[in-house]
Amino acid sequence: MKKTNLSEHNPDSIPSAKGFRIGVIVAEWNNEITDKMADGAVATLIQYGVAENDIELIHVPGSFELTTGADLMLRNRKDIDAVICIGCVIQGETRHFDFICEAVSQGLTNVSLKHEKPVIFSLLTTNNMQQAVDRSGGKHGNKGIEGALTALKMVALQKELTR
Ligand code: RBF
Repeated sequence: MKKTNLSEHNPDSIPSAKGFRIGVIVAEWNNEITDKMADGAVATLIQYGVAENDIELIHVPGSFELTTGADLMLRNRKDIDAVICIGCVIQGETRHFDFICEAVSQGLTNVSLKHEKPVIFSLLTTNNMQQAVDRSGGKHGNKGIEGALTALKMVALQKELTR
């Protein structure tokens, strides 16, 4: 079975998310992309049973701040089961892209291990704006939806293993 594009998934493969509490952290940079990813993520969480009141959505200025946003969320909201971090970094002419992507991927891994909670990496790292458009509700699906599905699967796994 092809597993690369969760936007086209079998709903039966997704656990019920009733009672789950999920944080969504959205970078404002490239917000025409990140807002669509956030909308997809929130709609998907609700579709699978997360109550609207159990979703806490916050914004951070740029993708680099997703790490601090996730850390603040998990430190101050002890009942949150997982956080989905949404950002879009587009390759420019300088090496900023590499530093941001490296920092976020490492940073979110560290936050997840520190808080012992799933932290989902919904970060588009594209060569250009078209590639980002294609992955935020375009021909390659919506990576925000995929982030939400990943969060639900990981929370279900955590609950199963800690039961
Ligand atoms: N943040 C993003 O989320 N996506 C970007 O494509 C992006 N490009 C940046 C390019 C430059 C040259 C700079 C200085 C910042 C960029 N940022 C971007 C913002 C970054 O994530 C962060 O908010 C700032 O560096 C402040 O810590």
